[in-house]
Amino acid sequence: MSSVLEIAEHFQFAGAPVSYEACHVGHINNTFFVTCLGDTVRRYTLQRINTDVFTKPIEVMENMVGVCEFLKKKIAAEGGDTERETLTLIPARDGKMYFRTEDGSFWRSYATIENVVSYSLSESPEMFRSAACAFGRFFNRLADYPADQLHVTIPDFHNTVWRMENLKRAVAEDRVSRAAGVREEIDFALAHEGICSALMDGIRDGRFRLGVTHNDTKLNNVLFDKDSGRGLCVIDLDTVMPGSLLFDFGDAIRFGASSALEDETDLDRVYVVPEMYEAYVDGFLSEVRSSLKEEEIRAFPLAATVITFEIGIRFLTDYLNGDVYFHTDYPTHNLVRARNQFKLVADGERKRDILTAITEKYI
Ligand code: ADP
Ligand code: GN1
Ligand code: MG
Repeated sequence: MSSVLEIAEHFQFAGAPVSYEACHVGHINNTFFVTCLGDTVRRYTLQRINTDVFTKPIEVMENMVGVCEFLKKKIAAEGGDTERETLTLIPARDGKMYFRTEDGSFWRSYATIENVVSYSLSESPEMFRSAACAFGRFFNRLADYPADQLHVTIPDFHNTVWRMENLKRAVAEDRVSRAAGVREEIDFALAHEGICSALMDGIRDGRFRLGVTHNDTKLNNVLFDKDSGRGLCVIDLDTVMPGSLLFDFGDAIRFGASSALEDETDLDRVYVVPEMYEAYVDGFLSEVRSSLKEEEIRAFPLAATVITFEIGIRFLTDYLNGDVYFHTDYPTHNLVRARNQFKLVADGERKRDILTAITEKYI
């Protein structure tokens, strides 16, 4: 397999690639920052697309090109910074937006956005509110994007019912003989089967609308400007597809309104923080209120529970399948993450009245 610097040579970078470092954020792709020396020093972000997850990487790139171009026009019209408020794709030397190696791996590159920071934990309600505004702006800017031009990169991505079927299949197959050791978690999941259809039913009967959504709104998919502390750029555009704003809301709360990291092992330290929930509701609605019906806003607490549960069962499924989907650092990593999400589900249910009362204040 070619080295990262050899791959870098295939992109239209200004200057020669001289060094790189691996980025350890993100569960799906492999990301590297490559330093190039020319007239000045520049850094590029080089990513190997996970083609087990994204089986049609060219379609992913077609979406990304369309979305980035569209966003740049919107940002320019708003007088914003087109180089920092969205991703800038760097083409390969042959003009394509990706480079495919002889052994079949797919690579893409962006200009690295400098002087930014990303977080795996909300540090304050203000910063989480700012993330909400960034995701809300992202949605608004894509409001008139031609959704029929988007490829569905992962079908049924937020179909929680289908996710539950996958879990049941993994339990039945028990490929790596882990099921017996996680009976409690499997039982928790099965006991919650009733909530799986909540969002899908709402979409089917027209109560919840579809738009162009991000679908992976965890806090570390926003880059914050180091100087202003403002949520600057929404990244990780692989799953931009038609979806419900409730997916984007729920996933953001799942991650950013948690008191602890997604893989915190001490479950006593894992709970839903109502102040963070409120900060997100406030920031998100300041951007997207006009795109939401009252009924959808009322479903915010439910959406947070359903999406947290959904990601929990995805982690548990992957643990049962032998860790084939998410990157893991140790053998029980997916199980730790699943337990963590289930703790948040249980705590969110306990705090449902509090979260509902907060939501009501904003209706
Ligand atoms: P994954 O799908 O694996 O989560 P991401 O696209 O989210 O991959 O990228 C992983 C990480 O790489 C991000 O969380 C961010 O820290 C960093 N990153 C990605 N693109 C850029 C960029 N253009 N500029 C600076 N950092 C970036
Ligand atoms: C993955 O790519 P990343 O790390 O931002 C996953 C999300 C999960 C998340 C859990 C394409 O997001 O759906 O919610 O992990 N992305 C994909 O942390 O499956
Ligand atoms: Mg990511």
